[in-house]
Amino acid sequence: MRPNTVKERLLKGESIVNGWLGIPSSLSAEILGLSGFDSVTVDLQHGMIAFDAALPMLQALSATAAVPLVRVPSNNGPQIMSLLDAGAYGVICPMISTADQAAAFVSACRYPPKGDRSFGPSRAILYAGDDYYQHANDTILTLAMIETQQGLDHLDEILAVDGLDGIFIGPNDLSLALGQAPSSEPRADVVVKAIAHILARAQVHGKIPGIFCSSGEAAAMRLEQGFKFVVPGNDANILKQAAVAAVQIARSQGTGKTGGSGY
Ligand code: 3PY
Ligand code: MG
Repeated sequence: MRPNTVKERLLKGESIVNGWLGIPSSLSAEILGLSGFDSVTVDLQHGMIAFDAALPMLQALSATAAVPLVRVPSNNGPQIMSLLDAGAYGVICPMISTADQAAAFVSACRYPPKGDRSFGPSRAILYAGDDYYQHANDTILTLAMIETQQGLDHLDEILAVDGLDGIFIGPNDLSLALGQAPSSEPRADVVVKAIAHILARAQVHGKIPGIFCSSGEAAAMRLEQGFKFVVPGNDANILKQAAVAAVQIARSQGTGKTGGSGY
């Protein structure tokens, strides 16, 4: 089976920079896949992406070195299994609040006897190879999102779930859960402390600590703190920021300057 280089590196303690796709486009997927990210996540929760759009995005990522991951809309077994069948090498599951939910999530990603994933890896075998079944249970990455008060309350039990590889903090929902306005880079003390607590507990349990971030600078800061899986913003925000900056530069600098090779 084609190795999951991201899972292998994470298990060795290395850090991963992951791209984030919310625009339903195989071309965007190809662009991020060729931008140097270790992995790229197709976001079916808050991205404008359903299964029919996700499939060609996963295919586009297959032509790049980036490992294809998905964020599912919810902890829905059949939906998780379909995306794995489509070739996702890892799943980020939102709103995990209890150990039972975490165990159900992991079970959907593992064939029996470890889990209850149904067999039919239609496209996954094309990307992974014919020996997919023999290695899939060890190869698929599972990250549970911690972003609810209940998730915080049950953090240690969630982190103790066998087969769960790591956690991924959603700072916006976590902020909301703690009575704050949503923010990708929370500054409220209560949220800052909760994030530090989740990181510390993940480290104690030997689980991969991941977090969503809104920029390269923010992602660098999280890596400095000890997070191992970071997201320096999503495609839409990167596009918007670059577009706004380009317009501003064009308006402020006038004529006479030549640009790069973009077309
Ligand atoms: C959050 O910040 O809540 C997220 O889910 C990030 O995608
Ligand atoms: Mg969230």
